[in-house]
Amino acid sequence: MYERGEDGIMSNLSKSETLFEEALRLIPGGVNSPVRAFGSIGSVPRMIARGQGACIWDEDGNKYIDYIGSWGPMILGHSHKKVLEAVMDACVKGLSFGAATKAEVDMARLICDSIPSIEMIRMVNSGTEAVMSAIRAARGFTGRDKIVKFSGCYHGHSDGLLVQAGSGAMTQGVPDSAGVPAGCTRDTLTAIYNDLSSAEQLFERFPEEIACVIVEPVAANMGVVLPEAGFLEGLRYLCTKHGALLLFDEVITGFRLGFGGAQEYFGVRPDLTAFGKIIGAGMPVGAYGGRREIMEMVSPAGPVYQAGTLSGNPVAMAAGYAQLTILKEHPEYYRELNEKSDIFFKKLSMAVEAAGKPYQVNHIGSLGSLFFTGEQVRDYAGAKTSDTGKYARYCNYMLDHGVYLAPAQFEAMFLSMAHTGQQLDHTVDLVMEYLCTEA
Ligand code: HOZ
Repeated sequence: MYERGEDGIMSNLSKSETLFEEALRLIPGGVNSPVRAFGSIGSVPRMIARGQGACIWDEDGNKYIDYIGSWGPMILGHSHKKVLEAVMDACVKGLSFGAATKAEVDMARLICDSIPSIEMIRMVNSGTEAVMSAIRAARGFTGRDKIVKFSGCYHGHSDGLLVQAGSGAMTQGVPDSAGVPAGCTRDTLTAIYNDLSSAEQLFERFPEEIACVIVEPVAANMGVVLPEAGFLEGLRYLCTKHGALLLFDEVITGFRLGFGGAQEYFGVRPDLTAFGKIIGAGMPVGAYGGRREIMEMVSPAGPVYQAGTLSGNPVAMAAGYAQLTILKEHPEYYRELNEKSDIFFKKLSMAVEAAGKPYQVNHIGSLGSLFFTGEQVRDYAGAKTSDTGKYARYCNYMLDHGVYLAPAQFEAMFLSMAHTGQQLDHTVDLVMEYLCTEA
């Protein structure tokens, strides 16, 4: 295994580099999802070989403290023993049946019993699919076509939602994708995050035409941006007043801010909720659920068509059910995770201040971002003031010193139960070290 040099810097990336060269010939951009190409930080993707607890190792044997955690689902850390056991048990019984199983019913019960806004739920395969299907249900239920989204919020890559989208679309500077017919985005209206009046104006302009307002209750795809007091409550009020549905995209916040997600944390009840990978503990899963009368519109109960052979896959259900059961049985885990995260992000802010930098640390619970800007970041325009060149240099420094951060400014840092105080303090020390030498 490759050992770090005396200066603590790793330089051997030969296997990752060779694999990436081959990948570039075989896969568009060498990756199966744009952000992980490391393009926006001008580096080479580390080819990840394995993960354990809070750490991952690349093919060259370099070890990293991981602050991505598969973009959220690894809330218990990588390769959690009980999750692996559940997966292995499920595997030996069969990988997929394309038929109804007890595992799906167990999962549905666990979620519906725990989250008051969700009376019925449908499993799908990704957050993209969950959001896309929830919107279809909202349109079917209301008989309306238009939807409102917020600039900088990312809701997956379905055609109608790639409008001023965050995440990779924002990093690449291509907020709207080629290949999306104009007709597909004609009914997508865009408002400004944390600006209720911008949403209100859309309702005034299109009375009785808006099916739903979709929002990340904590925006985490333009970096982490918190909802200001009254924003989510105001959206709830506007939706109710205008007969539209409120759809929370909890792909990132669900089962992370607490077992009840952002809706529990902020005490705002959506009509529909979309979940993503955390439901499958990292396996390919998504789900959407909400009020019974809306969900009963979904096929075969109702006329809104949506289907999938791998939906509710037994192995994915086993993984997710194992993780969610542990989290439900241990509410103290959320307290611990949120407490250590609060301390970590506080120390990060102190390091920024001590280094004499004006940069912004936004955080809530175990999610956070360091923005390289002197401006407060409360929306898409604010996020875009961050100096992505500075982020790139910072991210490369951290990678070279064994800390794996999102290879793009407009993503979140995710902490897990597995991160130790020592690992978190070491990370803060490195940030401090970097900022003190930053050009
Ligand atoms: N869109 C994801 C981050 N918000 C990244 C997905 C991935 O590359 O795995």
